Amino acid sequence: MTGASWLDEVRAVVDAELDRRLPPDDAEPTPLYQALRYAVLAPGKRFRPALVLAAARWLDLDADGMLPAALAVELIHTYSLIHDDLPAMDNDDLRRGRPTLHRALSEDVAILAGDALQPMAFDWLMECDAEPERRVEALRVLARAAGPAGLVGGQVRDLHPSRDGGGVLAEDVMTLHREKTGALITAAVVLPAVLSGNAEAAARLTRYGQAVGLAFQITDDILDVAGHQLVMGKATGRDARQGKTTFVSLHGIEGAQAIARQELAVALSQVHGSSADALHALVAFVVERDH
Ligand code: GRG
Repeated sequence: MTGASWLDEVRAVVDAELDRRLPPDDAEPTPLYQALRYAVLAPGKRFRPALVLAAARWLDLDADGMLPAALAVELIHTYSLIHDDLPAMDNDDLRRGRPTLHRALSEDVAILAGDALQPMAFDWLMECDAEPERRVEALRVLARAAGPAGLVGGQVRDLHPSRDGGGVLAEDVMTLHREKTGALITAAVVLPAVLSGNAEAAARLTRYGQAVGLAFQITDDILDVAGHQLVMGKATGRDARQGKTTFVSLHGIEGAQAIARQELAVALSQVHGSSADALHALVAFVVERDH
């Protein structure tokens, strides 16, 4: 198995289930459902759902019972992309190879679609096959990853860097990405362990997720410099234009690649055995990806 083949397998299942669950374009109020289908069904990699299902496979859990968790994480991720692209944030025109949602429809609908995706994610998460108290614990894991100590906190750090006494420090960049990118990626792999009540696996998967999250972001920084807009499906070169401090601006491309490789070695060391094949394959995908 390769990371790409696991992603292809997951994408087929996840895309079909998202399509089945989302109300049709002509459901009322139509602008909302058109927006939700446009953004959620756009061709994303489905990396986070692939992590959920890879962790479920490692733990020998029924994939169907964990599918709502995979979908929930993708809904939170999609909301964050919609809001990140808004004029008040990154003001982007292109996402997943298409016009961003606020350009395709309108800004108010894009804000509201992002708002709708968050409660929908928690609602769907509750459908996982697990004991009620474990589902509540999982809800808390996802809420924390999406909240002020996760996605939102990281996004605020990114938009409002503290520059007291000089430039942004390597440590600040690390914290920002641990929250903005790492928290949701970590939640994705940890959810199956929490839902099945396996504390030892949750600890290992937390370390795996933190390392993969950091390496994923480092690759994102490298692709922003070296990737191609057509392959990426979004604008490139933005970090340098905006004068952002990134792993590449701090360490150079080769230095950043070396840190990513170190992190991935940490991730690989956390999970063993034949059923860890998908988790291992996704580690390789993180450094090899071109979009
Ligand atoms: C608006 C609260 C809020 C947060 C926004 C997701 C995000 C935080 C910003 C997007 C910009 C960015 C570079 C985020 C880092 C995480 C990341 C690399 C997102 C892109 O994820 P992919 O590559 O995207 O998995 P696809 O489209 O494949 O799902």
